[in-house]
Amino acid sequence: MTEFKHFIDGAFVESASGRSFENRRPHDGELAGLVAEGGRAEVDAAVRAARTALEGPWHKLSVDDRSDLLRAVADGITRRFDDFVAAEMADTGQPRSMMAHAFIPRGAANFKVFADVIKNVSTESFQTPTPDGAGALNYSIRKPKGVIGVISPWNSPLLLMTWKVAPALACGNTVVVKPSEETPGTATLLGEVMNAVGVPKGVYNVVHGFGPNSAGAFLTEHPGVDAITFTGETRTGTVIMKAAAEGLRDVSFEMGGKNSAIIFADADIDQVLDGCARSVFLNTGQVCLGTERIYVERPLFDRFVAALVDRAKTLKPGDPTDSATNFGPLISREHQQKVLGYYERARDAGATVWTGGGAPLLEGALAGGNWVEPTVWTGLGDDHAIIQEEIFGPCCHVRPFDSEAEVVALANDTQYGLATSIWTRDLSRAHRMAAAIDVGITWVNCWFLRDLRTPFGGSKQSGIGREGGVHSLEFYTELRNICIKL
Ligand code: NAD
Ligand code: 6OD
Repeated sequence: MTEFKHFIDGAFVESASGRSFENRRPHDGELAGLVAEGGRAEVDAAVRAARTALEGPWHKLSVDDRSDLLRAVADGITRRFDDFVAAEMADTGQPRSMMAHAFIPRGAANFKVFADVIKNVSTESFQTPTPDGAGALNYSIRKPKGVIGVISPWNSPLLLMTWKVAPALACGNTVVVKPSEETPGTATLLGEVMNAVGVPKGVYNVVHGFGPNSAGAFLTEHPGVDAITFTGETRTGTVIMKAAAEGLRDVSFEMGGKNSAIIFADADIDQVLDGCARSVFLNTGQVCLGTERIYVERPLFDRFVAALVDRAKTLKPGDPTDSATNFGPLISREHQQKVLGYYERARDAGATVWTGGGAPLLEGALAGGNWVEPTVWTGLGDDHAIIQEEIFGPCCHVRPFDSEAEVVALANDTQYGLATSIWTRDLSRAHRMAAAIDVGITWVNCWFLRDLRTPFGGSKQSGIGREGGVHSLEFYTELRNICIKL
């Protein structure tokens, strides 16, 4: 059984209180380990260590040396690839192929891209006329913001945590991370990599625990934290924003979505099916960018629904280490109950359930896992909870549309604004639609195709700010102007 300890000031430590909580495997419910439960004492120690490192060894490193260290972290993740894959697989229950081909390599890539960004970024300067004719020179410099509190979720733990830690460190900040209580594995392992490649102690700290009245809240409320970056539910973001108001600390928020896919009848149907099926079922629907509302131009509607159902039927739940498995469990029993609750509401409201709609009966060890069936519905009203609320499961509602104006209104009829995908061969229409849908990220004829230099984030209640490439610098540095009278 694994013991997950905090990583504070370069050392793995237990909680002063001796308290810990269970970590269970989502695919079979077996006890995998015990996680140290952090309290105020651990958060205090981590923030202190981060401050000391910020003002000491980390501050003294040149940008080139910092960048080299980030590259070494990326290489360190790659060297320990199998350990990271195993840790994330145990925590999430998702198939090995997805960890090995996407989520873990992306964790390493996050460090590489920001190692490059920080070496290549410039700042602005202006030559300013003055009455005496001599002029002035204005230029700006970037300074790290300080100690950054990083609160991360469980749905792709390493990718989402390093998407924040890498730019934070690249910009010269130090971090205290509170990973999700569901997924302590890879954040802890990253501490070993940090030590192995020589990142100074205190630069990267991890405190495990829960959110409210636990390590998450204690970290976001801590006056020694200069800014907070958070990925998680919109409701949690609201609470964290209140905590950040004390001391007027800056926030960067990546939150929930209720993303649409818009499919025109001229689209390449095979391309649509590959992309849409992936966007609904990948990671068992536990992707913030995942599609839960699909709008299909009427002539293609029946054919699309039947073909999507066929795709859903190819999904094979199983042990994540089995190469035949291509569908994982939900993260927890609690989340399974939430998703099944939506399945029941859809049935009660008279939805047509084309496939799924319940929990599968699995045998042997898998019977103890948090499984739900991939599910496709049609026939619900536009204001039903299934269309309006983020479910975060492997399910979608499909609805026909007849005109561009109608589908734009439908797609925008949500409190969220994270992502959309538009499927059409008509590129003029694609540009028109992309400008009209109120989201932070639009994909045309693809989904979750990422270039890490692009701005990533949500509109409306899906987020505040953008991360990615130079846009991360907006949050992780303070831009200072210097005016020199010549
Ligand atoms: P969550 O909000 O429940 O938890 C996220 C983190 O916040 C966890 O570490 C949790 O312990 C912590 N937390 C909870 N309450 C807190 C509090 N009061 N103070 C401080 N910390 C607190 O989210 P989740 O269930 O882990 O993740 C799923 C959600 O994340 C979904 O809504 C999904 O859409 C969203 N998400 C968004 C993005 C994005 O980029 N927009 C990416 C991934 C996930
Ligand atoms: O690709 C990314 O950078 C990113 N933040 C992905 C988010 C996925 C949500 O589940």
